[in-house]
Amino acid sequence: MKTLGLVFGTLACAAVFTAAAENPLKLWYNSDAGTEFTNALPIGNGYMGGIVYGGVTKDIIGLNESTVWSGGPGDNNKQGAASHLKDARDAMFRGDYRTAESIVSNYMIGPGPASFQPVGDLVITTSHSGATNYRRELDLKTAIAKTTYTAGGVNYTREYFASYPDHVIVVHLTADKSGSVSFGATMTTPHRSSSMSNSGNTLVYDVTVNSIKFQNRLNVVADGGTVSVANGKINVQGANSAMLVLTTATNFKSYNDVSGNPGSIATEIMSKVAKKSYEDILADHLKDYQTIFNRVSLNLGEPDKSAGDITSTRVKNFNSTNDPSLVELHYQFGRYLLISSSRKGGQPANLQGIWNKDTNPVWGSKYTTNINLEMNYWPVETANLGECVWPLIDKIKSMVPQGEKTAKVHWGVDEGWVEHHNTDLWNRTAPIDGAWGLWPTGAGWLSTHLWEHFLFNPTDKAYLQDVYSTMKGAALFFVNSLVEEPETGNKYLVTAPSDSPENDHGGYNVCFGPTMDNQIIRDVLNYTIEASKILGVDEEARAKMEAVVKRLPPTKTGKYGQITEWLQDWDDPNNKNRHISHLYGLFPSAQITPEETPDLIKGAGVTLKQRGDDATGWSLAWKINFWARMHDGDHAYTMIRMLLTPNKTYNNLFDSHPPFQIDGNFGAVSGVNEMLMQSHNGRINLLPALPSQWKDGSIKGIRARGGFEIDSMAWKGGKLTYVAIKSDVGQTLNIVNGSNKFTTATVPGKVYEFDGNLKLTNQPFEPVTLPGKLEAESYTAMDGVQIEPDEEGVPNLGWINDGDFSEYLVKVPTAGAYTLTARVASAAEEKSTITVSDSTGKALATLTVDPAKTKGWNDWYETSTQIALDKGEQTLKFTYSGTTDFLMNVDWFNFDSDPTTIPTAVRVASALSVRQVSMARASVALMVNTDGDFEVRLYTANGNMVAKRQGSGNSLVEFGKNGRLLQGTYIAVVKSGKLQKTLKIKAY
Ligand code: FUC
Repeated sequence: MKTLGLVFGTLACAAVFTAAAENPLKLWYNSDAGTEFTNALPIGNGYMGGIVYGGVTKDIIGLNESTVWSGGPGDNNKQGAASHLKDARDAMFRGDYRTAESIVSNYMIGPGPASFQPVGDLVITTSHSGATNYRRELDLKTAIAKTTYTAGGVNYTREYFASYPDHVIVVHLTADKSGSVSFGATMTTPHRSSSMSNSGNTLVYDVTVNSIKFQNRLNVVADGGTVSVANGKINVQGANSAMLVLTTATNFKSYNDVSGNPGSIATEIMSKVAKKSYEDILADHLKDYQTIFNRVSLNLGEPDKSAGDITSTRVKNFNSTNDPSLVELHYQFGRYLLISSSRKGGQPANLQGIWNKDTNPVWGSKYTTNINLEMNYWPVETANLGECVWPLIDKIKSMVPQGEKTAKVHWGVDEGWVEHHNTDLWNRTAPIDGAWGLWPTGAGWLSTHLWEHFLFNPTDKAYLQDVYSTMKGAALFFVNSLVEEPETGNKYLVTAPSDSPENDHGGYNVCFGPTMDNQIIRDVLNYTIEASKILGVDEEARAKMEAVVKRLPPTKTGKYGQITEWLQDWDDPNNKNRHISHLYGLFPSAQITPEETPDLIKGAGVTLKQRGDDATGWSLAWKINFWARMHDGDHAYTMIRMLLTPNKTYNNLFDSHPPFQIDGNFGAVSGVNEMLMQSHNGRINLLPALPSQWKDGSIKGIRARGGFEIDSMAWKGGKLTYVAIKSDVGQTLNIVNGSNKFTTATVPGKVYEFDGNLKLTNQPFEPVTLPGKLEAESYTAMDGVQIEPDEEGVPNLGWINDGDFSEYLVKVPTAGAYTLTARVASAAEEKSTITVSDSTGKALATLTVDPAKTKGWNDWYETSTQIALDKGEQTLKFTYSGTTDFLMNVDWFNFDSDPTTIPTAVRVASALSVRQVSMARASVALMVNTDGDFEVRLYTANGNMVAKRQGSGNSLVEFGKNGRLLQGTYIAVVKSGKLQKTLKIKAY
């Protein structure tokens, strides 16, 4: 059954968001970044990263490309490792951890992986000394960084952005006096093997780093003035404006293939973009970026005056004033960073996203998988950044062959794949660094992200089919490598050897069956079991997985009431390690929840208190999520406070471990979402951890598992006041807020609106007051019928078979007899009928469609009958009956109390014309020219009405001004009296 939903919720609550709309999402400063990377402003398109320092006489844009890494194809397996497994296990099982640790360190650890490398710098020089009025900013609404200043009486502007559609970084230089744009531009690289040449106005820079060869092409287009390119430098003199366009391409094709030709790829990118004007490049960039970014808005309230306005000052003042909008800026900056560093075709965001200046970066600026890479992607689904997840999904899938080799060499396992606590561009999967690197659960944790994406898109079986074998490979590794432990008497199946990420017990890392492993493996197996059932495959493997899952050690509490980190109760209550791995079950997993496992929640509380609040940037971000899952909003907010301080958040809002590491930025976005909405274990919990500081606020556009979008939600005085939830794919909606609950089946595309007590407040349609007219296609529920346009493009109901029905909500102010008329057409040769019944099923009237009066599907006539209606709001059901295959088409139903009454309110139109006008502030804007009253209805391409508006005379009608409409094609039907226009339009 399909029901037409009226999405007025989106429009009605628009007022809630005006504060956020006026609050500019800008990072800004009144001085340049100097030489400090963490003062500079990041831009990126998923392939390329840039970091803008904004100097007046020497501006540097630090450059990265996601596949410029050291090293080259190959693995880092330690041959013979598996032959030491038995000795290491035996030693541990008899309690000799010293021997076990030495076996692991000596024989089972491979060499370290490669590191992410800088490309070099784009350097722009001018002679503008003594500049005044300096300002540097990054506008998150446009993803454009900007430097402005005054020199010699001229106001100069440089705008920088990275375009995903064009695969380039653009710098646009302008001035408010013609002929004043003069500058030089060049590129540098820290790598030894490089050569610069030029081709026309393009600088070509070829560089080699180990196996990676890359080429930068920097082109200049100037308006007026003179351009010369020589000796590795572009010179522009006296132009009105100029645009620098830069791309970087590499020879990287995949983890084991570097046969690409950077020169031809870069040339192709540049020749495509050369056909476009600056305005076109900018417009395509904005369209691409804003489609993703604009989905979510957050409003937590206005800052105090004392909060300051320069971004770095706000960070300094955050702990001593009230500046909730800095949380909002930090949150949206996190979303911005993921859009800039993770797009289909590029590599996943690494430890520094896609921004690294060092040839020897901290921790290789690579992928640490015992927390950091996963944390980078915690917000990707909830923060409605669906496009950004693909680099991670593609990476996980591509790791399987390397992981299978490592499973064999290190674990003697023939079926399944493993990855330990680090990987790189080359998908190296062996344990590295030391005994703490022998942690076999990286692939397992990563594979849960494959399942998570499905939970947010639960009808996408093609996707599940595509990732299933990767999930299964991760699961089978455990089926084939777990061993029976001799410790508890329960013969649990455990990882051995392993470690609880980067923590030790009595000085040793090695252990068997640490709690985190058991929790991750439980998820990996259960998710794969579930996936195999959904896809109807692999009964045999499923049975094996089901047998193993039953034998995993349960999470338990120890002598202090804490969750035990190891299988043994070894926890030291004074251990402050930043990793709280054994609470994986609390977050990101949902094995520990206040609802299902109150005792374990108590244990998690003890553990969190023992570990304490203070930690590195990413650990604080994890703790926001933990406390949110504990339903303790105030403690979660304390973690936000501790994160938003100068020693944990740099001037450019990059997260500080220290040093810079981006995971804390992403973890915090997820944390804020978890404070405002959680969606695990089959329910959507609204405001589960609202801190007392955020009394009034609203959020729009975050996503929940089950394929739901929090279309908008508002609260006041700490209490939910309004929520509208859009169902993307029609799953059951189960929402909770405090002690209020509501469950309903849903229809795809429909928005469900609730008041603060979770009472459903919207009807699919506003009731039509009778006497009045029902458009047949404006039903509230139906079965079998379809909306289709007639010859003039007017939507009506067709494809009607015996037993189909459509329902309408009406309001009857005066009980009594009405004349019911239907406008129908039919090509059927047999008579058919329409029976009108009330909600109890009682038949009230029957209309007859007479084949003698209509001879075709567009040959309309009106058929009437009398109907008696009770007073009040009610649903009328129109059931279609007949004997032929298709019975009739229906345009409208009209209820008249007195056929002589002429509606007086309507100014009858003698002319009507409509056209679409482009309007930046609305998704769709129509200019209606008429001398009468009119109504505009906006339908999606599949016939769902999304909005309607009434007006009169010549008027501008806008849709999607506050809640943007989804991009795509819509049909607008404008009616004025008997005149009607139908327009196919695009929403932006
Ligand atoms: C793990 C963490 C460190 C750091 C590094 C990149 O080793 O323990 O704190 O985040 O990854």
